[in-house]
Amino acid sequence: MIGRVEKYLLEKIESEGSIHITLIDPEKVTPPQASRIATKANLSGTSAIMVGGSTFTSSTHLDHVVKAIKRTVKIPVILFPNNVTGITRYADAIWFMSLLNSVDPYFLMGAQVLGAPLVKKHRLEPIPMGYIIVGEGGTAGIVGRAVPVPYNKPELAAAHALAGQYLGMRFIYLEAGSGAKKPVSPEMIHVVKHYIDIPLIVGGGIRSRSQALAAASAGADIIVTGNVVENNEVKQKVSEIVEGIRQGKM
Ligand code: 1GP
Repeated sequence: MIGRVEKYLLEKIESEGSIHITLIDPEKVTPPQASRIATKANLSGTSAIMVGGSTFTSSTHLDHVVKAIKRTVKIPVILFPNNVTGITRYADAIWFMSLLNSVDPYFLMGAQVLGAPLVKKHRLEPIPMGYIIVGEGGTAGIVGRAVPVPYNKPELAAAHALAGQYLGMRFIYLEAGSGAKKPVSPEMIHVVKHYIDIPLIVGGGIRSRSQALAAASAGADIIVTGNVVENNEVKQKVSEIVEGIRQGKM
């Protein structure tokens, strides 16, 4: 069953080619800061807000952050959990994700088993997604005990992505890690995109218009940026990245 948020994302991708999502790490912001970032990002053309980080945030703080965002913007708020503690009832949807290249069964299926009843109870829309850590992998790679796919092994990333699709996941996320020095390469995006028939999300280390343009023209359907909104130039940075994405699709 495809829910309202997933339908919205698919329609946006269909009409715009590629879209941008802004990631807010609840650990790095106060609720008012989160709502300011969301408002500015929304005005600059971002299509949804993701909330999540790689380390622990108190659930009360997460509740407040998501509530503050929901009060200010109409675009969907999607949880991007690193664990069961990343769930709050106040969001619209949750990436119901499995870290496909983790060696730890907890991140493949354990956390999901613990979290599923809570997702149901809170009536969050689950969007099944296969998460693949690439290159440096950052904190997400360490916390998730991933064996990162090397940058120069696109066919390996494609094999993971295809396995995710065959298992029924409806989105694939190539993650270079928040703040990565090198984003996922356009070559890898290109190869993975040609293997799979489901939308491809790319994030980690994308900071400029040209990097966004390269990712979009290589085939990324959704481009996620987090770090660039953690300073004071949210509007300018998001506009620049959204512009790059649109150009990449022309
Ligand atoms: C991290 O892919 C996201 O999970 C975004 O990365 O913070 O580097 O934009 P950045």
